[in-house]
Amino acid sequence: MKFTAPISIIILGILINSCGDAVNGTESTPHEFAGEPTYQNPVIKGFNPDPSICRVGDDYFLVTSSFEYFPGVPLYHSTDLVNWTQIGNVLDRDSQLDLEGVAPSGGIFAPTLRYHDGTFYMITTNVSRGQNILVITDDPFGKWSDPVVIQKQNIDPSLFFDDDGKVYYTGTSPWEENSAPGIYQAEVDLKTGELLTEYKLIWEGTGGRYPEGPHLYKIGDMYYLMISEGGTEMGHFVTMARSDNPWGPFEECPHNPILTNRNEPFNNPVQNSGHADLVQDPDGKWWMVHLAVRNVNKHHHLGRETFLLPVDWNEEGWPVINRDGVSHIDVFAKTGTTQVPSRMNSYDFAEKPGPEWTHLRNPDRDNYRHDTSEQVMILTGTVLTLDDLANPTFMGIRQEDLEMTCTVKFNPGLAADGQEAGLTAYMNNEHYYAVSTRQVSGKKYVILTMKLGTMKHVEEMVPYNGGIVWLSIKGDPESYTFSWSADGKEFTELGSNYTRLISTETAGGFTGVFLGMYATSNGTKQGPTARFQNFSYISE
Ligand code: 6LW
Repeated sequence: MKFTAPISIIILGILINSCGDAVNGTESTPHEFAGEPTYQNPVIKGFNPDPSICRVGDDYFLVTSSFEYFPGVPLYHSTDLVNWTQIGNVLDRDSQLDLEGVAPSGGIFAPTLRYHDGTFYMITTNVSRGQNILVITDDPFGKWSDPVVIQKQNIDPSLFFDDDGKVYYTGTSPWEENSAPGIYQAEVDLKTGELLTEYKLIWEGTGGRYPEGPHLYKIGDMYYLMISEGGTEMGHFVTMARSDNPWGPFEECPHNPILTNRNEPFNNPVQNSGHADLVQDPDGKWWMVHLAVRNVNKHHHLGRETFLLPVDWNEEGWPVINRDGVSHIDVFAKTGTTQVPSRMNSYDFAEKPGPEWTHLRNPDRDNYRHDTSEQVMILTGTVLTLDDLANPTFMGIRQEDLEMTCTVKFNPGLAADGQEAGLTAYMNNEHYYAVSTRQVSGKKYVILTMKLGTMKHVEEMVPYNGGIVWLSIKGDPESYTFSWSADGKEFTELGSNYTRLISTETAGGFTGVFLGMYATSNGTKQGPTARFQNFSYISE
């Protein structure tokens, strides 16, 4: 199916900027603010950093970065900016995404999504392969092309389609030279990936470390360049500059940074705000999507998430974000829509698992079987474990809420010593908790394992009959509690530990916690064959 916007919307889209295309006319509708919050951030919860957005008619599409996880570059759809549904993943074939052996937080860095003249473009970096890749589609609900490799090595590539037909490739400093930090740009041939001009420095930013995440827009007669600086941690901020020429020289916004939470007291849980993109809605109002974290005592474990803020333009033509340049959970801008809270997902595996299910690196498909008649998800373990920088048998969803309970019901099928299957709260190969079943010396146990840096610790080991079992992980902002049950009614606690021990501040990297089903033989031989009947995720 080709994605087609209604004709009235297409005409409106030509008049008003959509997806970064050039526009004529500077009209923007100011936001109205209510006395009560109108929606809450993050609008896309769980590990979803570096958001990039475009609009076609009444439809918004948004992508985020995905690092060592497969499929890559989750793709979300919305018609109101506040409620989002994942409709797929842009990179869902091995021919598009090679993650073999990549380190945690290697692989796919920040993507950019743009729409131009009937085609959607997604450009990103596979940092572990030193490659920037471009894929296209005319139907975002369908498949994307195989990649074209861009002939330049850098991170955070972006595209801008000017109204004279030229296409600009904007990114960070190139790798091959000992180049000055800053934002660089060239014209690009999108069919071949060749740069048509020198890739040259266009703006150094305002002096913050790591000038990155650039996006160029034409708004009215001016070219606006928005970037991030300060690094993706607590010093993060967004700056803006403009010029009457896409090459600059760029004049800095007098009230830079236009967005930062670096000076916010910690009673504002939103920290690390940065890496942003802009979009204009069909009513003429502007919005920003950006990444930020929900901070718990100076740690965060859900990853960098996607936030939405209103953007107004002052009389001098500079953007004012959320009235005072600070991001919050509660936003007061009127949206004309109602935010629907997502509270529960229960997967009984009657249906094929949806696009939210994610593997570690390129999965070996033979180890995953969805049985429609029995309504089970069958996972076969291999010698690989969660400790390996490889593709152990694992499928998980992002932890979206600070308070939640995740429970699996399954038959682990333990048939040899060492075999193990269960449920993990996984940050990376050195930082995870796992509540599982395992066979040891011919006996079956429920066990609680904690992997914290180089220490792998078995906290609890309880004998059980080896049959169907329920395992659960309950999260609150500061800790996880792990339990098991033989009947799905009476749960026995196995232990608990802090969320901060698997947080980004402790574990490092750019990702967030996944809750996943897994199976491993622990290095002996193939197996077990674990049959998962139910996986439920309930937020409090
Ligand atoms: C991304 C860079 C950043 O490429 O972190 O916060 C890097 N911003 O722009 C990885 O997400």
